[in-house]
Amino acid sequence: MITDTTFRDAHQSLLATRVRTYDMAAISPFVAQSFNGLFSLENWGGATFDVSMRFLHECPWERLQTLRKLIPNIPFQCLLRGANAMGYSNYPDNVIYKFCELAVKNGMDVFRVFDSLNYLPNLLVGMEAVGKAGGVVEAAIAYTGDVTDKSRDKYDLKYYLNLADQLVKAQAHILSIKDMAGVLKPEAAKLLIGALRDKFPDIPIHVHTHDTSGAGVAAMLECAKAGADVVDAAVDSMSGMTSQPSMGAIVASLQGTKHDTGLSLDDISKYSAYWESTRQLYAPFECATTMKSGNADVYKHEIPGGQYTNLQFQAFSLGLGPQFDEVKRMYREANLVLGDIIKVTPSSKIVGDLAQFMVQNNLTRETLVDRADDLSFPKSVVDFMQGNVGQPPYGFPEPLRTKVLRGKPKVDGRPGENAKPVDLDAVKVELEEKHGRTLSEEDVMSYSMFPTVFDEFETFRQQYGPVDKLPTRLFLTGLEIAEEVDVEIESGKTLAIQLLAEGKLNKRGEREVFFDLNGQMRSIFVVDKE
Ligand code: 3PY
Ligand code: ZN
Repeated sequence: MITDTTFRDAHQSLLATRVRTYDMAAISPFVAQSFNGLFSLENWGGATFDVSMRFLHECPWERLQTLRKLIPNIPFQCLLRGANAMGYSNYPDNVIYKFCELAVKNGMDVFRVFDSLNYLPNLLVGMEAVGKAGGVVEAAIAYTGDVTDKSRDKYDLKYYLNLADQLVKAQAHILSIKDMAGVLKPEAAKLLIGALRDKFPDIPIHVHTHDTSGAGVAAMLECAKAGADVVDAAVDSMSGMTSQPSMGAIVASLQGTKHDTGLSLDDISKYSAYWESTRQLYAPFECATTMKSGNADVYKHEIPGGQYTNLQFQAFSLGLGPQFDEVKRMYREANLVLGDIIKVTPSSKIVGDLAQFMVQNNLTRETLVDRADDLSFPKSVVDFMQGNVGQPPYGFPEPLRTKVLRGKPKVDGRPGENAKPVDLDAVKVELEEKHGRTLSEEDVMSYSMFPTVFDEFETFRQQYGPVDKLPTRLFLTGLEIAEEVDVEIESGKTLAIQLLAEGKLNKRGEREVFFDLNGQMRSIFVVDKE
């Protein structure tokens, strides 16, 4: 079977997570009608939770509710960052438990739970929370290295089989291989999935990958042949490069074989046509402006698909744009200096921060360790060395850790283990007072994970209203003079808006904007930010 990632990882990896609920909702009836045969639709979690509030001014819970109504028949899938839930660092356990309870209540079905260091205690918190909430526990092993390369003995077959064994014993419903960088070569897929299948004949196996090198389709076909039950794909026009491999290519390749997915290529083609035109609206966020093709360099640097364009953007904003090749080379070095760790949110950011730091300070692996006593390391690296992210499978690198920490405290077990529970009822009262309205449990949860982001989102929404109801071009660029638009703000309530004219800039930096709203002339003063 296939999981369609178009609504989550595909746009997280290609369009900086910017796809809006509006555009997903428009195609949802077609998805419900034509893709009943999917295993699941990944449409939530990962970076989409905070990005939707931060940049799209929309509520992630409303996205889930909207899609659930439109697609009642396909299981929904989300990415849960273990003890970090939807965030970038760990939360108290009661937040994780409540989060999962609310997610299930709002319609989520399958939770892919991972930890950025494959640290079992962090994984178990997420798994237990999902199980207790009544969700499907898909326990994920983040894949790194190359199981076919005998010289890379840290992440060999034994390592993966052993971790899988622990996850199966911990009541996982589904076992997942999460190849976040797209480094699972076809031969490695055959070896790894074959071995998992032999050892665990009964548990469903689900494989996630990215097509960064261009070998994603080939790898997923090998997975199917070796006994995987589900593989991830994105619709053709949202696939390839740092996204998932192409759904059409996988479906066509398996047609008529014993692994036939039963999905219709004609329907995939229509679905793809929709996203091909919709994707154009998001052109400013395209990673394709800088990345034109797949690149097998990924086997060296191992940068996750979802991080690649972020790192590129970060490098440009630090003035390291022209040295991006050097940043990628240093990413590999930074990983090795940290002890060859798993790299996925948030450990991938730690490696990325260290790589940029090494480029900026002209450091090599050797000089970094030599001079570590005197260097002012990025905060993320210090945090990692303190054990605040979790324990890497092969321990921390010495003498680097001691040199970086300079006596700072260390955590030896699960970082969130002793975190004080959040009093969610008290938070609700405080928050309602701050924002002057009754808030839902879901709002309180958004705030508990992202306090500043939620406060800004709520303030913006109270000031500007439900901008998530605007069509995307309008949301991103606004109306032209004389342009007219109908906006349905709720069922049966439509606003007809026409922009008439803009006044001169006043002393306060504002312009009076004249428009027609449902036949009535209105005007407001708007700050001209240009
Ligand atoms: C995320 O954590 O957002 C990811 O997509 C990791 O692969
Ligand atoms: Zn991914």
